[in-house]
Amino acid sequence: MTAADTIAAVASPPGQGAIALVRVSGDRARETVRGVFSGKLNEPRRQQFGHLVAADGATIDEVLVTWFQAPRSYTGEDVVEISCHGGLLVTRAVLDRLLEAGARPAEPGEFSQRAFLNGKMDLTQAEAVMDLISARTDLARRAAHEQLAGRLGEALGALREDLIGIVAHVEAYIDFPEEDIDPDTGATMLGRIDAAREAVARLLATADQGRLLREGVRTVICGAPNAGKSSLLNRLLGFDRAIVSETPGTTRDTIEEVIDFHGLPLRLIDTAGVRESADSLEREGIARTLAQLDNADLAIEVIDASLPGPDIPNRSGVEIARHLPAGARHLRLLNKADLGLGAGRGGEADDGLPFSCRTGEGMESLTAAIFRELGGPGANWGADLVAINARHKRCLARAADDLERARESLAGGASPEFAALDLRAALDAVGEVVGKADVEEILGEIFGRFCIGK
Ligand SMILES: Nc1nc2c(ncn2[C@@H]2O[C@H](COP(=O)(O)OP(=O)(O)OP(=O)(O)O)[C@@H](O)[C@H]2O)c(=O)[nH]1
Ligand SMILES: [Mg+2]
Repeated sequence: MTAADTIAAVASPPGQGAIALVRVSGDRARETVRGVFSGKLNEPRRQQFGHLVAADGATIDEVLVTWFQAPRSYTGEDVVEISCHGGLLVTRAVLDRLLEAGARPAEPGEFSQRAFLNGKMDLTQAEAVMDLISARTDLARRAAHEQLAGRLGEALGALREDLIGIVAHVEAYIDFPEEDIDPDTGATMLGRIDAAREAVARLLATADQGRLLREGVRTVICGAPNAGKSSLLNRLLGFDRAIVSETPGTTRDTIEEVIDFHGLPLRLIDTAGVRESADSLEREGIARTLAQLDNADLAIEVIDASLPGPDIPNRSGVEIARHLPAGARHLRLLNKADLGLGAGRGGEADDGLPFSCRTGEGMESLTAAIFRELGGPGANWGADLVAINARHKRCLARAADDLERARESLAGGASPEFAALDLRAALDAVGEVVGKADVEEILGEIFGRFCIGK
């Protein structure tokens, strides 16, 4: 497997469609296609009509072919794109013909990997291609687009430049050991390191947002039996997915559906109501509810507030917050507000949000509360979305530690060699995010998750 190979793959999804796209990339891409195509490919970026012909001269399909001359192509190599008729057999036949003519099947993500290796995009942009394709909501799409446009790369580029400056400065002192770092210079240097630490911290703070946009918010709907959990799921979904009935204990198994909630992907999980039960089936359901809470990003506790009963916080039989992981959010809905809440309210104004699954009352406050809870301070679900992924987070967390150590040794008056080592490590860690470090081993991990043809 060398970069010199000419690779080919179907870039459109399998199945039937008006057209499909087959991509070829590599030094011999144009030559390979010329050997099997009746039209000319003399002018780059100009679509040519012609026939794709089999070895025996028979026509395989009528196609439109475009040649992108290196380096002005997606991969940076010569690329030829063939639009053929969209059908499993047609695309298969076109691809087979190209393989027969000397191309080799592309590995998953290999086109994007070549684009990265040829300097057409940095690693964060290559990852954004995948994010963009798999985005389920508008906010997720916009965040992916920002990253693809290089927004994260720019922020990291500025950070790397600062770090390179600091490293150079510290290393200058190592080269002239007879001169101690004077207090003034020392303070300036610490200031610069702190600025870099803040920049890293700001990016790290977007990690949660990034994960929620990419994976969806694990939203567990929980509470006592008959509170209206399944009714809430149905209301949020906009159709009757779960069985709703006046019999407590209706929902036994967990039901999961992903919705586009004003741009935010919510992975809604309806659960069995929690109560003491003799029924082993129901007990299994309750165990599953608690297991779901273990992994929740957000718990929406539904309470039938029309009924008299103990104080609102004690209505669900279990203390929901205690079952949630650190950092998870918890909202309480005072459901069935259409029946009147007076009887059941514990009297505390901040017990929860009045809500009605029947009438939809309270939906606006719920929406606002969800965005507020998930955002945390400084969250920006609007424009300029930079939201790092788990890999970026791992690298940047390392950079944060390295910078912290560098700061400590400088401030503590240790020999500057120690600080220099840590600063270099921080620089590497930041470089790893965009692919400007020794990253061979992480490439496979990133591009292996792509689909073929990308
Ligand atoms: N009046 C009124 N009734 C509601 C409301 N929400 C749910 N209900 C009723 O409450 C009963 C229980 O609703 P479900 O959605 O099945 O409740 P659940 O929490 O999923 O119940 P289990 O699955 O048994 O734990 C049904 O008869 C619903 O029609 C509401 O906002 N107002
Ligand atoms: Mg239910």
